[in-house]
Amino acid sequence: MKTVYRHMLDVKEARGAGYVVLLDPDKYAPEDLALQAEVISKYADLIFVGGSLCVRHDFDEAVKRVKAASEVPVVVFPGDSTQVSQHADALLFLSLVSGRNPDLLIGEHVKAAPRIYRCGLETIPVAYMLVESGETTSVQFISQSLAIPPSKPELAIAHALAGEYLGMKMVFLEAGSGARHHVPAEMVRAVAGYVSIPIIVGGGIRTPDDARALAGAGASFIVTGDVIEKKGGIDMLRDFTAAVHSA
Ligand code: 1GP
Repeated sequence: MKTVYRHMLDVKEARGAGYVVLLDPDKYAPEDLALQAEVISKYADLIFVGGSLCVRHDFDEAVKRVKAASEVPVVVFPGDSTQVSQHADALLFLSLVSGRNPDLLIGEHVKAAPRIYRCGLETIPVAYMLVESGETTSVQFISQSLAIPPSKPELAIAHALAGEYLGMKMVFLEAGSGARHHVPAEMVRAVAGYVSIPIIVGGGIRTPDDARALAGAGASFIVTGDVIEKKGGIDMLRDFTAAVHSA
């Protein structure tokens, strides 16, 4: 069977860039989660499920609901080691390489590894990098780590290259959910000029034009969560998908 990683590479090859919607279980009532997943999966190339915390749901149950309703692969985008689910198609094994918090570089991974093994989950190792976005986001607060200043692309390049040399399969440039400013296109372009692994960009992307510009700058995957949760609807999903695929 084709891995999710292979599916992602195929999407990138066929469409130039892929569109991903993040479903944060805490933002939805259980019955809405499945409805949202069903609609989103008609447009997006992938669904990510996860959040800084999971307060309102049992995480495994939430992923099960999303998976049952989705026509596209469902990938865990974990906020911590408790966010592992046998119902997902894969899990982003994120190492927060922009920070110096050992728990988020390797500690949480050790805690999650036995459960991932028992679930037989595909893991996609990702160099996860926080980029400053105008205010403190949940991911910055929870990770207690400094973010890369948007005016320092050379720092982003060096971290992304280090991630690639460590064997990570993707880079994630993250401004944080609801960020005031998304990662600048210039930073994406700078990193894309150096690394050969796909670049995921997310956080604070609110318009299809922004998504198109970031994909045009070299992002292989664009992630939106907040905008779909707040203003979502079929038109918005269609416009984002078209923008990303046309970049
Ligand atoms: C957060 O990149 C994702 O991890 C999505 O961010 O919710 O701001 O779209 P938004």
